[in-house]
Amino acid sequence: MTNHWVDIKNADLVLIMGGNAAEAHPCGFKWVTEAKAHNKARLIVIDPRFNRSAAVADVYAPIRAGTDIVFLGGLINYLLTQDKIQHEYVKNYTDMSFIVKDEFAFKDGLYSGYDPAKRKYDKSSWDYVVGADGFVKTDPTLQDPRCVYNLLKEHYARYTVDMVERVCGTPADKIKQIWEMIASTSTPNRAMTILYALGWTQHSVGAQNVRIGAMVQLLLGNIGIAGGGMNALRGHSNIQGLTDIGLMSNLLPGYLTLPNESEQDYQGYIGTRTQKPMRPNQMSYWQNYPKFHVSLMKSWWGDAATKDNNWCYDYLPKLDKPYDMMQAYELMAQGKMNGYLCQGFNPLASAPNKGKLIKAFSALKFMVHMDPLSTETMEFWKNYGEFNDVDSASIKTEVFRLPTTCFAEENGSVVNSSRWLQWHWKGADAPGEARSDLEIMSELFHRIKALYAKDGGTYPDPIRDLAWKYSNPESPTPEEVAMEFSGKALADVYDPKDPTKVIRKAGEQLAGFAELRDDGSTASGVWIFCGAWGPTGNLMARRDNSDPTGIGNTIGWAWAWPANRRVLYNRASCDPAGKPWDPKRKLIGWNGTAWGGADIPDFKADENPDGGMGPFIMNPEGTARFFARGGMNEGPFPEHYEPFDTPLAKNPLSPEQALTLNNPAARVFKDDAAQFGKPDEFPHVGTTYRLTEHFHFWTKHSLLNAIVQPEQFVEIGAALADELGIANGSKVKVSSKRGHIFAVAMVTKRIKALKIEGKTVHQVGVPIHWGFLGETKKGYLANTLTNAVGDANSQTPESKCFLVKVEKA
Ligand SMILES: Nc1nc2c(c(=O)[nH]1)N[C@H]1C(S)=C(S)[C@@H](COP(=O)(O)OP(=O)(O)OC[C@H]3O[C@@H](n4cnc5c(=O)[nH]c(N)nc54)[C@H](O)[C@@H]3O)O[C@H]1N2
Ligand SMILES: Nc1nc2c(c(=O)[nH]1)N[C@H]1C(S)=C(S)[C@@H](COP(=O)(O)OP(=O)(O)OC[C@H]3O[C@@H](n4cnc5c(=O)[nH]c(N)nc54)[C@H](O)[C@@H]3O)O[C@H]1N2
Ligand SMILES: [Mo]
Repeated sequence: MTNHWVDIKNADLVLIMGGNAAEAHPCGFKWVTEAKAHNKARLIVIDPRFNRSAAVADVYAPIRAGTDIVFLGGLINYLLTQDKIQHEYVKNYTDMSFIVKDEFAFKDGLYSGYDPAKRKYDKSSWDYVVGADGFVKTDPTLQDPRCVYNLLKEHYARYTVDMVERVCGTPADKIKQIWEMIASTSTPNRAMTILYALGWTQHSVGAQNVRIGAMVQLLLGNIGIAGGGMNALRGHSNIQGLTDIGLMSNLLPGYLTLPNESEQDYQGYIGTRTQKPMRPNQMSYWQNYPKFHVSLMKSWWGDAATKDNNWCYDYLPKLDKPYDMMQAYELMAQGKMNGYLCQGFNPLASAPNKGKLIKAFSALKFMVHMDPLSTETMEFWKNYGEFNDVDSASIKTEVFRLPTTCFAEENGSVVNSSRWLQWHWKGADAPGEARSDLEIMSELFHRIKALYAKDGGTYPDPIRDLAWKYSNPESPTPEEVAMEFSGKALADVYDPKDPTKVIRKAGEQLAGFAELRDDGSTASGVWIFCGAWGPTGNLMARRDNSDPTGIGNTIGWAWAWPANRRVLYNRASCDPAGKPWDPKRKLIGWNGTAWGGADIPDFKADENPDGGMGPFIMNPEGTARFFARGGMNEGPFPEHYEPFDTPLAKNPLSPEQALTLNNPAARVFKDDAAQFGKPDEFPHVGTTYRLTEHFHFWTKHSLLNAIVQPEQFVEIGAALADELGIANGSKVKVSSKRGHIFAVAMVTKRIKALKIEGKTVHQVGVPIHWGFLGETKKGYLANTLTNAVGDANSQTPESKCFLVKVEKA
């Protein structure tokens, strides 16, 4: 979230699109209720189904799964042509005036630089024009036809109300009503918050769904202000922490990035990540990258990381391609990966295309599981009749199970969607033979290290040299690990303005990332967490909920990254002179000598506004970006592409060519392409989601949850049920090109048939929670139906839309 849970109460308008907060985030949803009750806020829900959030909305609109870019592209067109934008904000805080290279082009759904053989773009033309002074050229009058404003206007001119209705199936009157409501927040005294989750991310255009939402918010001046923002409602209780500490195949902690194969040279790696400002007097905060990176390497490899060996740069793997889960399963299926350590993850249930997974896991030599519960993945080899019809005798994979504790059986910190690190305390001892993940991982590390020492092996250095300074090396405590990720001084740290003054003595915990150095004198495992466990102790354990201004920031409660800041980009809540756009929702302001207020300024604390430094300090532009230069894999402006299983034969936005029917930059493995469904065989659009009464695949082990939601069902609109003669409560078969499931039919008026390009399209809802283990009735895994294709940037699977066929069983 750019903002935080409590801040939702400050909104005048709440847009829930691509998520179902009332169902999946019922505790956080209370802040939507607060906004409605105390701020006269209105709630809009746009979802394929009239869901539990829609049940309390002021306006609900249906949409075909996978078409949000069309709806929001239309909205951008509307806001620009009706001139419903916050002018001063857009002019000063975004790249609208920047001039783009002449070579950049867009035609028939494709941007310049596409290579169809590689399904990749050469992005060199997607950039601004740089002048002789080394800065990007701009036209503040916005007249230049090559400025971002005019390119954006031209791009979305095709996204008309008529087009939105034809592609999304949303009725025109609903579209206009919603656009008008949203446009009302373009004034400085009104704010809209966007709440989204998987309904936006689990698509082959998922990252662009999120981006286009952010672009709408920028046009309206809704980023950086109280009651505004782009708010990703995260999933597992610590999933925000997972990305923060870099547990993605391409990331290092704190959103630093792993080098690519072409980046063998350390200086080159650092150089491309420390960009000089692109406009005069801008901050470009990533120029501090070396401080964060060197401190990370010191944290991992301690004394072994020296200036002479480039801080152990050679120890970092260099990526030849992304190693996300779908890549791993593809490699297993091809017989190129033969061992798998699976920690707190049930991919047979949660990853797409179960049939492919069975094939992949069957090709493994061994599989190790760390989990407090039994999972379907551990038993993938076992025949459960119709629910898991495998030939056990032919599967040779050896499976090891290591029972672990769960969060309630240990101390630790959890990062919530608000970016708050909240410390928690152990509530009970672990049962039986369970051991903590930390203990198991430590033992694994020591055994591997001992094996290298005894037998040798290729490149033992990164394992041999790993720093492991815990009081009990066999079992590090969560407190020690937390202090390590926060960071400490390894030698005395000096004030850069006065090199004789020590600001932090060797051995002390650091107060924040401003104290990190690139000379090896500091260590921090996750730079954005630096200060969470500071010189005064564990700030994550704070529980002071006082809120002197009433804005809801409670900065004495736990600790938020970065720097305990509650609303990101909060400099943008003020006009260029440093005065809040809206005094009622003041977060910070300029008092003549410094920035301050109810939040920690997301800016240089003493930067005089006269200097013209922009609020988006992480970008070398100093502004927010409508034009994603080189960043996104399928293009600088979000463009609509159909899901890989689509009911349409042509992309209505680029009917000229077959290539742009689906995202032309998404990765498609060869064997998966043959498994895409076609509408003549599978005419209905399927989507998957969760229910309040279950948490993924764990709670089916709990009797009480099993009692409230005992059996797998699918939701079918009344019109489709009538057409197929399906009675409520009867059994149906739902099939896709990948496989089939049987389930109970829940016939409902909450899913309406949509008119798409002149034909009727029915959507079918498949909740995900059942499987062949647990206290509930045995069921099929929902992911039997889904496609193993992902978003072109993040590789998040397209679990939210695929073609199915529904039949009476
Ligand atoms: N009780 C409970 N709570 C949970 C979880 C749980 O298992 N149980 N899981 C947690 C986790 S890990 C996560 S990630 C979050 C997920 O939180 P959410 O994303 O809110 O949950 P989902 O149920 O997956 O679905 C979101 C909604 O997106 C809609 N949708 C599908 N496709 C589209 C589309 O193309 N466009 C639009 N606009 N909407 C679409 C679906 O109809 C559904 O209503 O929930 C968390 N909370
Ligand atoms: N079709 C479809 N598929 C989906 C989704 C969807 O909407 N539609 N949603 C996706 C999303 S957002 C998510 S997050 C995934 C969820 O997919 P998974 O993460 O695979 O599902 P969980 O059941 O949450 O599995 C987590 C496991 O962690 C174990 N665990 C709990 N605590 C601990 C611990 O402290 N240590 C260890 N080692 N293990 C622990 C639990 O017992 C459980 O077995 O599903 C994804 N799959
Ligand atoms: Mo999730």
